[in-house]
Amino acid sequence: MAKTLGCLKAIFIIASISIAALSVLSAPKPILLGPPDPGAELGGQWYSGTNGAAYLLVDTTDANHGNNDFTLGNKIADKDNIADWRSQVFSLGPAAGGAEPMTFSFAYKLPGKVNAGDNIAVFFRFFDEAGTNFLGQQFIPLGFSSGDSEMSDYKTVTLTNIRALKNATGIRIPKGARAATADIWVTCNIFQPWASGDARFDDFSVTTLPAPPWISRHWPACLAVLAIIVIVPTLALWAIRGRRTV
Ligand SMILES: [Ca+2]
Repeated sequence: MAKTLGCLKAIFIIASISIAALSVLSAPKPILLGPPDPGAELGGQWYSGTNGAAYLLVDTTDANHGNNDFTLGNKIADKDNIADWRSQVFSLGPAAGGAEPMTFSFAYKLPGKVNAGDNIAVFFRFFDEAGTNFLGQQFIPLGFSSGDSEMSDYKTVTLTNIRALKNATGIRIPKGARAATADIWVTCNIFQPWASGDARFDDFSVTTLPAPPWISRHWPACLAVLAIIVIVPTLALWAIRGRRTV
């Protein structure tokens, strides 16, 4: 009996150590989803367009990291002066369909004096599997709305816990549709007025951090495994002890 008791104690100790090790080893790590060429280091990887007096360039004089940044701007208030940078579409991977939360981050600098009402409009947009049907978006206005003007350093915007299920305004993606791809779109004087000069962008990043398995959709299986390797030996130990004391 003493031998059985010793074995069960050993099982219990090994199981406890295994669970502790498993918790550490299975701790989720961020997965980078996109976009391609996040800091303009590869030059012409992003789509771009200009019209009128607006301008854009891959700038090599004032990057946040590396050698380059995405610059765009306009100095003349007229609706025909527009410019935009748009990333290639990238997969949302495990975050598709809102299954996992995402973090959207980038750095920006608005070196000129920002006029009242002027904003550079940044979009993080969701599309279907084909990357062609628009389903929803996050919208970030920068400049007058964010209280920035004559910035001497870059600032970093970080939006956390984004799920590809609804817009920033809370409107859900159409029923039956599934967001599986995305892009990032930086616009100048298109959706918001902008005649406040340069706007610099760098270090775009969309990551996801899968939830630990014990709180994910796999929790019933995790609970069953936990019961087998911890609770069962513990109950057996308790039962044997009980029989010995009778
Ligand atoms: Ca860069």
